[in-house]
Parts: sequence; structure tokens; C-alpha cells
Amino acid sequence: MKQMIKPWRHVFKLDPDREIDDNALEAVCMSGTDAIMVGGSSGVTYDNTVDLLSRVRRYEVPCVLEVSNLEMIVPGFDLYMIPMVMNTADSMWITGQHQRAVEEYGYMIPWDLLVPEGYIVLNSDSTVARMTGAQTELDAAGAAAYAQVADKLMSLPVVYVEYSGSFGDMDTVKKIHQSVNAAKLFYGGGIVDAETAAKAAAVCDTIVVGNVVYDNLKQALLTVKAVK
Ligand code: 1GP
Repeated sequence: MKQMIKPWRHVFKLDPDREIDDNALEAVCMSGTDAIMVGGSSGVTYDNTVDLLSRVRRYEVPCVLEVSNLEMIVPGFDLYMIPMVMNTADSMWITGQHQRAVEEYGYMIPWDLLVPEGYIVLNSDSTVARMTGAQTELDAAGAAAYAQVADKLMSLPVVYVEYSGSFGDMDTVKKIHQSVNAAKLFYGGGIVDAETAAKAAAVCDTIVVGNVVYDNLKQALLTVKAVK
């Protein structure tokens, strides 16, 4: 387990493909969140990732990259989160892209900074589900079984329940949380205010707050206070 991961309760996920002005970025970085995660499912490039990293670096908050394609890999982040989608039949998203990355860039990969995430994608109506061919029709026991594969068979340090764009079923998230031992459980999707933040935080280790930063900054900032 990487030391920085352990105490995180709250993370803001910022998308390099979306505009955020300096005042909003300052509010996000100074909010008391534990980390800024840079990532997105589409339109993420080297240039827009470098740009966002350099702007976040004005602040002391840790800044990590969630790698979803090879073009966006930029040096200088504190950690590199590497998703491996548990509930897809397409091995491209489990080990395929990863194999390509290692073959091409293995000599320069800072292995100590990599944190693999066992992704369980549960919102069928999300870009990440469509892109990865995720099999989202899982009941709580089915999802928890994937979490155990990630935690107990693969020893991944993070299990990430991804409902991107919609607030998920908290009973499912709770069951997943109860079923993992060593892995930290991240939850992301549809956290839009203090109430949804508190509900999600009650059943996972770390909440990830994305879209609402762009849709309603004031509510986004209240999600930090709700879990701290
Ligand atoms: C997306 O899990 C994050 O990867 C957050 O989801 O944008 O719905 O907050 P939202």
C-alpha cells in the first residue's frame, strides 16, 4: 500500500478536457480535499494534461494522474493510478493496454509511483462502460465477487466502484466494502452535495467527486466538509 493512499477520504477528479478558471481551481485545491486526481474518459491529451498539472502545482495538494490512455502520460505527478477493469470480457482493458505501455515505455516507468486500481464499472450509461464493454448488470453479490478477485486474488491496493454520472446503489457499495480486506475502496459517481457525499463516505474509504465541480462549485466544496 502506498502511504499516500491510506488516509484519503476525499478526492476531486478533474478532467483536462474541461475548462476550469483560476478562481475555481484555487477553491478546489484549497478546499481541504486529500488529493486532486487528473483523469477523464475522452479528449485527454498530453497537452491538456500538462497544462492542468502545472496549474494544480501552484498548490500543495497532492496531484495524481489516472491513466486511461498512453498519450496522456506526463511526468511529474505524485502517483499514477492504473485502472484495470474487472468486469469486462475485453482483455484490452485488463492487461492489454498495460502490456503495450510496458513494452513501449518500460525503461522509463517509475514503478514505485504506480497504484493499480481494480475498477468495477456499474453505470451502463457512462462513457467508461461503453468504452470498456463493461458488464454492468451485476447484483451486489456479483459485484462483491469482482472486488474479492481484485483484493484477494490480484492483491490490488485499490478497488474503485465507478458509477460515473449517477449515484450508485449504496447497499451494493456497502457489500463490496465488507468483502474486501486489504484494498482501499474508492467510490465515484453522482456525488453532488453534502448529503450524497456523506452517504457514500459511510460505505467506502474514499469518495471521488467529479462532475459537480464543473456544474455547481459551491455544492462541490461542501462535499469536502461533509466527510472531514
Ligand atoms: C468519475 O468517479 C468519478 O470517474 C466521479 O463521478 O463525475 O459522477 O462525480 P462523477
